[in-house]
Amino acid sequence: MNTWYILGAGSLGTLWAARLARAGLPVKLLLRDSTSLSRYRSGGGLSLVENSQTSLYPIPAETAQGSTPIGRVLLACKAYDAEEAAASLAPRLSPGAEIILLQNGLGSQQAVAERLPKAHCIFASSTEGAFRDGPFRTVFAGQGHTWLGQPGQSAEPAWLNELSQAGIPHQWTANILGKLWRKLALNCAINPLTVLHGCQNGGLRDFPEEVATLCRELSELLLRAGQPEAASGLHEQVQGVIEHTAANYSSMYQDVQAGRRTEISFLLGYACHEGERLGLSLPQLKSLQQRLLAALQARGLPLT
Ligand code: NAD
Ligand code: KPL
Repeated sequence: MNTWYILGAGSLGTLWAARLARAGLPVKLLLRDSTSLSRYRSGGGLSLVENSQTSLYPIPAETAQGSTPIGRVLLACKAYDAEEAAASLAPRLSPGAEIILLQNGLGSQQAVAERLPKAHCIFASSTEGAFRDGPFRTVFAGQGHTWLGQPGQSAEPAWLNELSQAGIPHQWTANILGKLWRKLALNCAINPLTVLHGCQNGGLRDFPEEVATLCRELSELLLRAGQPEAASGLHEQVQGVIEHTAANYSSMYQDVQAGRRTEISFLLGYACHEGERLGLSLPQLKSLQQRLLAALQARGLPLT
């Protein structure tokens, strides 16, 4: 049985690690450096808080610089760290290793796949929600679902049953790019506006024209990018998400408030770049990108 190596002991990485480990599956964390490793070891493991109950999981850990071959790894870092993290693992990957890429947005998956042409890169798109409230301590904040797939491959791999064993809600799809594009479009229609207007998702009810125009441009982009499924009913879904998550702050809003780097290059940046590549005029999206970049710059946050 392949060990599940987890690179990125952050919110989603630890959420996966804890559930796999308690199902009796072999799991190992890959930490950034020896300082992080000794801090982890001194805490005795990672903690997961579910329904206000905290459990400690003493999952073994090492740094990425170890020497044991890796046959399967969950890459659970942010999109802007993915390519470098994948490259650091390259010397340890067995031929045909499986790399599950949990990054939001698009662009980082393709960069990793180009870096590691001999590996099987499986893309994932998740609606589960988790956040860290202490070192190696994660709160499972929102039930969700994870879509997995390799573009164009409909046959699902045998190891998916390990996710069922671990109680991780998931489904294999041949159209993983469509799922990723749809989530990207939702995030582009909602998240930047919540930053610019300084509001919860529900605050966007006050800007219906702006949301509608963005959804029109995003749908045009999705159609031209060959993603009709992702384009269909986008505006209605965006309106639905604004209603159902009215009291929530978007992930980008939270990142900006906390002074953290955003994944802008893999969301709005990717959308604008693809629009240009396809020769589309997307004035509202472009203007949104410029306004968001200016807002990040004003706060001294990275622009990529
Ligand atoms: P996070 O910041 O909580 O965790 C990322 C971890 O990766 C950090 O601990 C970081 O130190 C580590 N890391 C980065 N580079 C590394 C390296 N080279 N070696 C070892 N460790 C490294 O991020 P997250 O919230 O878990 O998000 C991961 C991805 O999942 C993002 O693309 C995010 O958009 C997406 N996502 C997150 C959620 C959520 O609720 N947290 C939901 C859906 C999608
Ligand atoms: O995924 C989201 C986020 O905040 O990142 C939603 C709730 C869909 C808003 O775009």
